[in-house]
Amino acid sequence: MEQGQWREARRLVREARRVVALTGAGISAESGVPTFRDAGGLWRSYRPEELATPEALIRDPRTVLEWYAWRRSRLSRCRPNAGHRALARFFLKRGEAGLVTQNVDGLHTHAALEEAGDAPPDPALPIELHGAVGRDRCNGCETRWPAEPLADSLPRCASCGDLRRPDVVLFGETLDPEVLERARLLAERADLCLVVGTSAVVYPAAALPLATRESGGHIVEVNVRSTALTEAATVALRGEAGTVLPALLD
Ligand code: BV8
Ligand code: ZN
Repeated sequence: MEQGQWREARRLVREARRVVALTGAGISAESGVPTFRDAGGLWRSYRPEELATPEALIRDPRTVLEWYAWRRSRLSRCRPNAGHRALARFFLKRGEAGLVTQNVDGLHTHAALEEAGDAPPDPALPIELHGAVGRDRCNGCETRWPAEPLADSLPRCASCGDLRRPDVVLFGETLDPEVLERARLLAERADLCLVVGTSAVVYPAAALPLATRESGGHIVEVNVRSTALTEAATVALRGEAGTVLPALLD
């Protein structure tokens, strides 16, 4: 990695008054979670964007729910990696929340709880823009439950009878406005946005780092390859998150 880029990135981290971090599937790749765009993301020849839509859920609920059951079973064997941990330690040390994720795998939350130990984990708990696959919610009345294994009959809501589905934001569904507003305010007020392991093509998440830049802040990107956001980055660090983040943040 180019020394000058590295020194600049560490200076920006050291001098930042307020930091926001936006993560994507790439930060969980080293934990064995398939990303969306890499080959491992495919399931039974479906592309994620085909299955993660309200239309698919209505058209073929069993297939969509089986996909999420498959992802849940894989996730149950995954642990946070050095990248998740370095970000958790970073925000715990700063004592100020700033972590925003597109991931629904819950690994940032695990890392926060493990790194915090007996201390309050709050500064390291992520804003989950797209929800969490570890929860269910009703497709009709928004009631929420912890996720349950998929049975033979489709899961139904006891109060309104509608379909129980994973508590994630599907493509074409709007994000929770309160969640999005909290993330937007963090990004706008930050003078440094760390963008880790995202191809930055899904909106409105991909607009958050630009909000930091528009308010005079800097973007430092951590990714194994260039992305739609590299142009806008002050520094682009090429490497795996599990290697780069501990070296950059500890
Ligand atoms: C909405 C939950 C109102 C479900 C997800 C404006 C312009 C264009 C399109 C739109 C727009 N506004 C809205 C849209 C439509 C759409 C969208 O953005 N489509 C894209 C595909 C063009 N957005 C929506 O539908 C959003 N809703 O806007 O509602 C509305 C509605 C309709 C029309 C207009 C407005 C809802 C978006 C949320 C969808 N749900 N997830 C589930 O998980 O099943 S999105 C899902 O995909 C993820 O959460 C994540 O956001 C995205 C995947 O992206 P990444 O995480 O970046 O992963 P990817 O595989 O792409 O890249 C991995 C990266 O990591 C790579 O760069 C790779 O190089 C790197 N990497 C790999 N290994 C490592 C690494 N980096 C470091 N270390 C490593 N080891
Ligand atoms: Zn209901």
